[in-house]
Order: sequence, then structure tokens, then C-alpha cells
Amino acid sequence: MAEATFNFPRNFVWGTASAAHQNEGNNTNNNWYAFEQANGRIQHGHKAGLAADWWGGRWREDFDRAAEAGQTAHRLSIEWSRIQPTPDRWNEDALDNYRQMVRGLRERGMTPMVTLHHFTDPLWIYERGGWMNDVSDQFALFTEKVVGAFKEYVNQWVTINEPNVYAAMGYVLGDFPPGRKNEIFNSFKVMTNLVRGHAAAYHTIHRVQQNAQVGMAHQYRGILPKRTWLPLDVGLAGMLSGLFNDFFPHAAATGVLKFPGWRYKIHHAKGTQDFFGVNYYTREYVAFHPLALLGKRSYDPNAELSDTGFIANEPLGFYDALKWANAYRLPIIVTENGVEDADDHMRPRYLAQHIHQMWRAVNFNWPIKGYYYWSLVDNFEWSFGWKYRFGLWGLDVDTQKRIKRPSAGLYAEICKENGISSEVVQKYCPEVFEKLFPS
Ligand code: IFM
Repeated sequence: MAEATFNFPRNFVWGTASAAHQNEGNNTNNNWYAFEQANGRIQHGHKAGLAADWWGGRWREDFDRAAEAGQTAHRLSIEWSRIQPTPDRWNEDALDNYRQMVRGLRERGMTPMVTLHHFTDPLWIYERGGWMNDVSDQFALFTEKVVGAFKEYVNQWVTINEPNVYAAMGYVLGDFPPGRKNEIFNSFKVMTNLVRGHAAAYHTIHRVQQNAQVGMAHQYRGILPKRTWLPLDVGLAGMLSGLFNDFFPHAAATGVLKFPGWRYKIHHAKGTQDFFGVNYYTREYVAFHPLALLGKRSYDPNAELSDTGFIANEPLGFYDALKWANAYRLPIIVTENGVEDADDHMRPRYLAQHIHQMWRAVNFNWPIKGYYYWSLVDNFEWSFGWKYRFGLWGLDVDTQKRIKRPSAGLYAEICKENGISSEVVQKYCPEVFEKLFPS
């Protein structure tokens, strides 16, 4: 048996990611809470509820687990509606609770990365139309408050998580609040305002904290033509990928918003990323269809699917994502990567294969600085509710009991070794050994 290790550079960061509404519990003052109360919005009528009870203090035990498992960083988000429950009130107790969390990470030897907007909006923003309006001034005020409060502990900031997903899900697919479908022009309006919000937050952060590192977390989804010989498929895949994948990074790099057929410039958005955050999960194929606006989308019929069919295990798509990110010439951080897999059947090999692809990318000298697995402990998965289990640790939502999945052990070995060894692959996912270490 070959004995080898895919080593990562010294100081490579290994962490996990989470988000306020998905982990904290008892967030009752935002758009998602309102959405969850409406019939039929969330599968099986699930609600975020108490989630992993981080607001009640259980972050302590989960951060202990992460630190013991060799993780050196954690990405979490701050819930705007807690800090600013109404336009005219700051909640200092909530700020203090978060201060304890970010300090708690430092005390455990982990670097906090903080996301300022992760899909949720305070009700007072939502009820006035949310990001259909230019709320960048309000977002900048919230940003200023948070950065001022935590700058002693935090200097890595994600302004907005997956703005492409936020706009597409809320206004085209209807799975996120406000649950609108096929409102393409409204989604463009929201995208424009999200760029304004990001730019305002970027400049605010640098004003308050000179040494800050600021980025966005861009979800990259491989969108490939189903029939490569058919120009309609090729054109549609290119158009969708341009809008979904390139729109925000391009806007942050150049200040130019590229809509199909027209351009719009927001000057102060140019050059507003210090690092490039990539969230990668899977890739898909698209076929033109006269009755489907977004074409017919499918996974490669030969690809292995996760237990709910949500994610196809496509590690080469991760390599493509990193190559794509590298074109922006910024330090790259994998701000999310993971799979939902309650029984941990596929996760070990998904993890090993994806980290192997990241190692290939690192060996081209692409400046990849860190990797955050999504997620540390099972999270409320938006409109899919609690059926989709992404955690290294499982969560029994009724008892709050944590259940360690084998992948937690695998990831711990990777973090501690700063690499992935043939021995570890043999132990956790021998079925892909030959692929990763061909004899
Ligand atoms: O749970 C989400 C997260 O909120 C954003 N990125 C994708 C994850 C898995 O779907």
C-alpha cells in the first residue's frame, strides 16, 4: 500500500462555518422567522426553533469540540435583528453575548471570521421591502456598530454571504423570503442593492479597522451545458453561470454590474475585496427548454448523490471553482464546503476527495489560505428544515444531544496533520483509496 500525505502549506487554516439563524435558536425578529410561521414554506413544517441553542450558551461545548478536533478557525454570523431590533435601538446585551462568543473562540486558539449578513434581515427592514430598496446606509450603520464592538477579537469579515443565492431564492425560485417566483427584474434590483450594501460595508469596515480583511462568500455552482454540441444549451449555461457565479465577484472587482444586455456602474464598489471567499457544494448540467426559463437542470446521471439527492459528489467541480476564483487574483478562502448526509455514508469520501482537489490547486501555487467545512454541528437548513444534515456532529433537536459522526474524526485528523494521509483515507473511506493514491 502506498504511504503518502497530501500536505498543506504551513499556517493553512482549518475551520468550520455556521450562521446565526441556523445555529443560535430563538431568532424571532427576522424575515426567516416570519417565513417559517407561514404554512407550507418549510418542508415538514419544520422551524429553526431552538436550533443548536448557541444563544442559550451551547456554543461553548461546540467550540470546545471544534478546538479539540484541531480546528484553528470558525466562521459565524451576527444576527442583525438582535443587534438592532428596531431602527432606533441597539441591543448592548446581544452585542455582549456575541463578544463572549468571538472571545471564546480566541480563548480556544481559534480565529473568528464574522459574516455580517447571512440570508436574514430584521423584520423592520423586511417589512419595508428589504433589499428591493437601497438599504446600504442602514447596513453600514449596523456594520459600524459590530466592527467597533468586536475589533479587538476579529479582523476577518464577510460582508454578505452568497448574495447570488439570496436574490435567486427570494425572487426567482421562491424558496427564501419573500417567496417570490420568476421576478427577474426585481432580482436584478436586489442584486444591485446587495452590491451597494457590500461596498458600503467594505468601506465602513476599513474606516473603523484599518487592518481588516474583508470579502464576500460567493457560492460557485458549476453550471455546464448538458449537450455540448447544442448552442442553445451552451449559451444558456454561459448566461446562467455569468449571472449566478460571476455577477458579484465581477462587480466587487470592477464596479461594473453585468446584466444580460446592459451594464451599470457603481464606482465605489470597485476593488472592494481583500480576499475571495468561495462556497462550493456541487455542479449541475443545464438543457435549454422552451417552457423553462432557467432550462432543465440535472446532475450527471453517473454522479453519486447525497442521501436526499440535494448534492452530487463532484470534486472536480471544486477544482474548477478554485481555478475560477484564482482568476480574481486575491487570496482565496474556502468559506464553505460540505454535504448533507445524516448517516455519514458519503461525507467521508466527499471530504477526502474535495480536500484532495484543493491540494491539487494549492500545488499550482493558487493562494488558498484556508478551508471551512460546513458545518460544525447540524444546522437548520432553510426551506429544507431539519431533514438535511450537514454537521460533523449530528444534533438531536429535541434533547440537544450531539452525536459525533465518523467524519468529525476524519476532519480532525486532517486538521491536526495539516494534510490528508493515505492512512487516514484507508481508515475512513477505503473505497476511494485507489482514486487518491493510485498504485
Ligand atoms: O446552509 C447553507 C448556508 O446557509 C449557505 N451555504 C450553503 C449551505 C448548505 O446549503
